Amino acid sequence: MIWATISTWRMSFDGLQKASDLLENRQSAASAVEKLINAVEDNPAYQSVGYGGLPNEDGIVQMDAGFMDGDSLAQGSVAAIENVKHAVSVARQLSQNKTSSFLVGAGATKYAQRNGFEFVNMLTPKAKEAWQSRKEEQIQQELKPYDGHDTVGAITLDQNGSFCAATSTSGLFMKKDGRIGDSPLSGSGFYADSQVGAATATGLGEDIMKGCLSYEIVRKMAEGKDPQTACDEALFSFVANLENRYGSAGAISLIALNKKGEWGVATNVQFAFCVVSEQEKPQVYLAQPKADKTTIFPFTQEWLDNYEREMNMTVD
Ligand code: SD4
Repeated sequence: MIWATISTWRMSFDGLQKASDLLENRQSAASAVEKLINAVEDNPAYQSVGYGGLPNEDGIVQMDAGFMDGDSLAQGSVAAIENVKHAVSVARQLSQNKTSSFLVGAGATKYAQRNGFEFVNMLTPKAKEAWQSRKEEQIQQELKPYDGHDTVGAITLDQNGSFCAATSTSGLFMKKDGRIGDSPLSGSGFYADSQVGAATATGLGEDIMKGCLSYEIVRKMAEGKDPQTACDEALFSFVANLENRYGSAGAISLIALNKKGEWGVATNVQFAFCVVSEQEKPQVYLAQPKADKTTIFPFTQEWLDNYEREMNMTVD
C-alpha cells in the first residue's frame, strides 16, 4: 500500500527523510510523524520549534504541540510546556489517555517530568540574544508569524493505510506569557482521519482558529474533493470571509494528504514545504498565492541561495 509524508517548511526536510525511511520499512505513521518532528525539535538552528526556539515576552520558551491518530481519532496536546525537549512526544503519549489528554502550563511540564521525558534549558544563548535585542526595538509592535518563527506540522500515511498528524512550535516570538496558538488544537492546527486523510496548519494561530481550517480541509476531502481543491477552497473562502467580517486575515499556510497519497497545499504568503512518497523522492516545494489558487513549484538551488541570503542565513 502507498505510504507518504508531507511537512511544513524547509526545516522539516531532514526529519522527512527519517520518516520516509521508517515508512518504507513498514513502521507506523505514529512513529514516523513523531521522529520527523523530533528531528526539528532537536535542531537549535531552527528558532521556532523545540530546542533553540524563541521565547515569549518574558524570555521564557513555552512550547505547544499536538498529535492525532487517524485510526482511533485519539488526540493529545500540550500547551505552554516549559523545558521539555520533545513536546510532541508528550502529546503523543497523552493521546493514549481517555481523559486529561490536553495539558497546559505547569501541569503539562509536571506530567513530562513524572513520565521521564527529556528536560533541557530550552533558551539557547542565540535565542536569548534575539529576545534581548527584540525587546529593545519592538516594545509596542504587533506580533506576526513568519518572522523566523514557524510551526512544524507533518502528516504521515503508513503502509497499513493509517494516518497521523502532528505539530510542534514555540509559537509567536514575544507572545504573551501563556498565549496559545492553533498548533495544539485539534481541528485548527491539525486533524487526521484514516478513512479520509489529514491536514495541518501554520501561520497566525489566532486567525487559523477562527476557521478550524484543518478540520475543514478533511471535511471537504470526505466529500470527495482532492487535497489541492480542498486546501484552496478552505483557505481562500475563509480569508475572504475574515477580511469582510473581521477586517483582516493573517498569514496562513495549510498542507493536506489523502488516502491515495495525493497532497495539496494552500497559502496566502510564500511558503515552503516538503513531500515524500512511495512514488516521489524527498522534495522541497515552494507555494505562492495567485488569485484564489495556490501555485506550487519545486525549490531550485538558485531560489534556496537567494532565500538564505535574504533570511540572513537563518533557516525556516
Ligand atoms: C501559532 N501557528 O502559534 C503558530 C505559529 C506559526 O508560522 O505557525 N507561525 O500561532
